[in-house]
Amino acid sequence: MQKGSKIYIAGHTGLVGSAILRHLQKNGYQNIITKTHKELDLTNQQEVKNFFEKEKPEYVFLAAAKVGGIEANNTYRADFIYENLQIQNNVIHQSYLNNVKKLLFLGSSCIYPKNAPQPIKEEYLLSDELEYTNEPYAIAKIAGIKMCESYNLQYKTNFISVMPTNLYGENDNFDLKTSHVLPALLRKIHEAKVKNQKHVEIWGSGNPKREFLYSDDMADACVFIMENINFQDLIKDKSEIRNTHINIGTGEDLTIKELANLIKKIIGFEGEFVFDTTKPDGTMRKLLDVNKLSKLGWKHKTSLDNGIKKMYDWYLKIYDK
Ligand code: GFB
Repeated sequence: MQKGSKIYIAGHTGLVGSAILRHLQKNGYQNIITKTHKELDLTNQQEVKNFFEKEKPEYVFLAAAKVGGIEANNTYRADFIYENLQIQNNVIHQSYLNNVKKLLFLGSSCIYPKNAPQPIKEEYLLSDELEYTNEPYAIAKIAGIKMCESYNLQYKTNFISVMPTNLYGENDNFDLKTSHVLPALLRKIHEAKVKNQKHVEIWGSGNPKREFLYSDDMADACVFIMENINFQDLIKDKSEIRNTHINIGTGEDLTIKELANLIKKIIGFEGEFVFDTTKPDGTMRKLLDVNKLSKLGWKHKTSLDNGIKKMYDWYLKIYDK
């Protein structure tokens, strides 16, 4: 990827897409294309076809997706599978037809079996049953991985899939019904402090463990892979080429209860937590094995403590005027 290469970021207003945009701009990339949802509906085949034929991007970051936390995934099951399949199918297929040099497809750690051994290696994909709450989303993302792999094998494209762990950072979704746990707890604990409330509600038992990666680190990993790694570098067994995707995480996790206490300390809240066990826990643990990416030369930089502090500073500027 050259500084003048034509780069399309699909999903540039989202958590990861916006971090990739900032990262590329900071590193001197000058020819970046972005389109708002209004200008280009990625679920619309004809619109995506017209866009690729007109713009002819050389590199594509596919960070556009319908995403959400455990409740959103479980409630809007049809929307999660339909919209994600549409977006992927359109962008990946048009990237092939229009000779994109490299595409990076963003998946999620929920593609792995619910009871996968920990830490989760890339080859555990499709070895057992998925977690029910996010099965439709996971199936769409698995289809995306297999689509990239299959196009590479049949059409000699250079499409790479990355599987991030739970992400957080600037431009996160703070809607309490649809967000992920970290922004939800940050908002709930902040508001409880401001309103002098004694209790904050936490969904589930607080016992599930999660791994969290700061969105700027995720963007750094995506650009690193785009600049340095090709599909050929990811092939282990030439007779059966599969599991060529790359996990992206920190290799460290903590319980939801521990996360809540960490946020409580950072915000300076003095109340208590109450656990609503009518809400689902989801997968009990999904810690990624990040050895593949370490061997390729990348490691995360931001500790969870620092990441939450940065995110909270940003939140106060945007939401607490
Ligand atoms: O982040 P989260 O919504 O998604 O929830 P998943 C993680 C854990 O935090 C669950 C608990 O055990 C929740 O029950 N939790 C506690 C809360 N309080 C809250 C709260 O106020 N809000 C939320 N949202 N959770 C998603 C998948 O799974 O992770 C997606 O559904 C995707 O497909 C994404 O993979 C990264 O980690 O359980």
